[in-house]
Amino acid sequence: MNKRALITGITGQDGAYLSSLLLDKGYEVYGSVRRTSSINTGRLSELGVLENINLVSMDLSEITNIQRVIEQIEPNEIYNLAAQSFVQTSFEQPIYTSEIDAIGVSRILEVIRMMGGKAKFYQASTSEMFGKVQASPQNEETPFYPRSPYGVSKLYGHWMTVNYREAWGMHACSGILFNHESPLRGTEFVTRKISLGVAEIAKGKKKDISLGNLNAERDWGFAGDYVHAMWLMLQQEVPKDYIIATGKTHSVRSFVEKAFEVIDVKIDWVKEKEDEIGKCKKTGRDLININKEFNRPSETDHLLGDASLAKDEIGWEPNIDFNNLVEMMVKKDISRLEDGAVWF
Ligand code: GDR
Repeated sequence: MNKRALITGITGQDGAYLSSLLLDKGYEVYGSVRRTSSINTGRLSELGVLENINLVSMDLSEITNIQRVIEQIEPNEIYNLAAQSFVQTSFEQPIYTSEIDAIGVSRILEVIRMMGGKAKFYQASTSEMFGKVQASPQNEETPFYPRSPYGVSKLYGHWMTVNYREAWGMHACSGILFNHESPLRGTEFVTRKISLGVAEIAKGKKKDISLGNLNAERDWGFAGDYVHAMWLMLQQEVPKDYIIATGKTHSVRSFVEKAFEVIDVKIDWVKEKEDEIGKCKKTGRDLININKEFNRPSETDHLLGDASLAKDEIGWEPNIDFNNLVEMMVKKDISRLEDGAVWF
């Protein structure tokens, strides 16, 4: 019989890539969605998987709902990707973020335990748990110091996953994934905001892009590579937590420069009064301006992951590097604009 997988947060970027991977491997894929007035299945459609998955209604704030769904599907593997995943929003909605990103994890783990603890569980943990980094690069031994309600909530989910593994012997593990991007990334995240902005500027649909902290550094990889790590982690005999990252870090500033290079524009950074402006080197036109609205009350300045344990023990390595990632994202947004594709 085919293996059954339940993916929470299936309509997000990672949910779409993971569905595609599991379908290719012959899984029966179930995906939970929250009952909202409009369910956004655009990413699943773009990858051509929408017709082949089973959507079920499930909310991580309601344990009876989780229990009914898990009892009905009896999944072999559960991938918990659902979250309030935008760090900036977590400063405005800290309670809701904790409800879903922290307590939501306990609800699923408790349901799995009540049902005999057989389903394997993957928790989407994050490099945001390192926040104010205590060492660089960050590996599985680096102490955590989250810097946002999102990071704090995710840290709770992380330790709950570890605890259910240790206390109840469950096959539960947590992937500490560094930032991972793709053309399916939501436009609120900085990489996609830039790739779409650059594409719109190239097509004359936009004049400039407003950003916050240009100096923040992230270890950016390709989401398609990262979902493979999630699957690998659940195939191991011994459940364990792994760092998943590229081992290279870049600033938001250099993401901007690379993205503009794709459309043959070179950026000159100029200080005007207090702020910096990114100007087109050739024409002098303003293309990037700074808007403090996008700054966070407390920021994670620098992230750089060391995924050597994952490489050695589960054989995971990234395939797409930073330059290819940026190029892929900008080119895809340009082609969407040319095709008049509806964007989600
Ligand atoms: P992050 O991703 O917070 O790292 O979390 P995001 O792309 O939102 O921010 C990355 C960095 O860019 C800086 N920045 C801006 N960010 C946004 N969104 N918009 C801007 O205009 C802007 N200008 C500068 C930010 O300050 C930050 O330093 C992502 C999410 O996917 C999490 O859910 C996930 O856990 C982590 O990655 C790993």
